[in-house]
Amino acid sequence: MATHSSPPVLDLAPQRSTMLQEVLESLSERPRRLPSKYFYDARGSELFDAICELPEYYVTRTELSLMETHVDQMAAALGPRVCLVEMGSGSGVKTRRLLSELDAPAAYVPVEIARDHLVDSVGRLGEEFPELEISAVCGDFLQPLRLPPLSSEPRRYVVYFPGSTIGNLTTEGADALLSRFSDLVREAGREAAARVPGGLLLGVDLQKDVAVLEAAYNDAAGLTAEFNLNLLAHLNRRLGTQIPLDAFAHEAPYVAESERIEMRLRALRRVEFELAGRRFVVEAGEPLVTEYSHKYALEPFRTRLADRGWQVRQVWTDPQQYFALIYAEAR
Ligand code: AVJ
Repeated sequence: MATHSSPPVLDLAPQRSTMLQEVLESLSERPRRLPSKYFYDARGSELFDAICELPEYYVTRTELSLMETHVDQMAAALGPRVCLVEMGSGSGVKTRRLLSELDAPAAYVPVEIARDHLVDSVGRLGEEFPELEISAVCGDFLQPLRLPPLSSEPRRYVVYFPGSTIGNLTTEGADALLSRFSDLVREAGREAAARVPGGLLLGVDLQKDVAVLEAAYNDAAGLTAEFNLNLLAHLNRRLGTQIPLDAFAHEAPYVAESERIEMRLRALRRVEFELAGRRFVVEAGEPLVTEYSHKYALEPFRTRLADRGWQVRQVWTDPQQYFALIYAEAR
């Protein structure tokens, strides 16, 4: 078997100083927050992959089966010679299905904050798709992004943003991101010969029975709790804090007014720690909000996309209407 050199990885990963800054800001909010992007160290990425296999976590399974069922239509919608830019590519299971169906894709650009995970996944993809140009970016897709140079001119740029990761942002954050993605494909596609509009293939988790939602974020095996607590372990390791993990308990209720799961770490006792020379006191019973996971109604979401410069072309949903994949084009 031919050996291929591993795809290049452009390093735009957040510096320790950026992480420190973001954590200080989030901790100073009330309620206190911690940025969900910092779930994803090596251990966190591994735990997330395990969550995706849980019986209660319908999200990944539903999206994958949507993908299996409609991938030919998706590939047809995207067309030939696409540059697929995936935001938060993780281990790339869903991507494989799409890549294998695309018509002569020009390039695949995964953007992922967890370096080990990224290197691992592009290494494997490189072997599976030896003809495909893969150029990875280790970085935070919430920050302005530059795309690596490509060796051939794509016909169109498409942002692939699966998994309902959009739901982890605040409403304002998600709106800003949708606008930035449309700027990105427009900018990148300026030179594209055929001048076809850029695209967005977006996964969104839909509103459903509260019991189903809460089970997905409070699994019996306790993996989501471990994933949540690992955020503190990551901070301790990377920022040198000494936050006792056993002083916090995982909770993830569905907050109906906000249409989202709110994942929190609730202090079981008063906790004091130091970060960058500042002393933090978390009172007993006080929550640290670690993640929102918004659940959407399809119709308002379409309007929202339209308001951010995206024209919805096609929507695929499963029979239970648990999840939607949306293909939209930048107008
Ligand atoms: C796939 C990143 C969107 O919100 O469902 C899973 C992350 N958090 N279990 C989600 C997550 C807790 C997940 N995202």
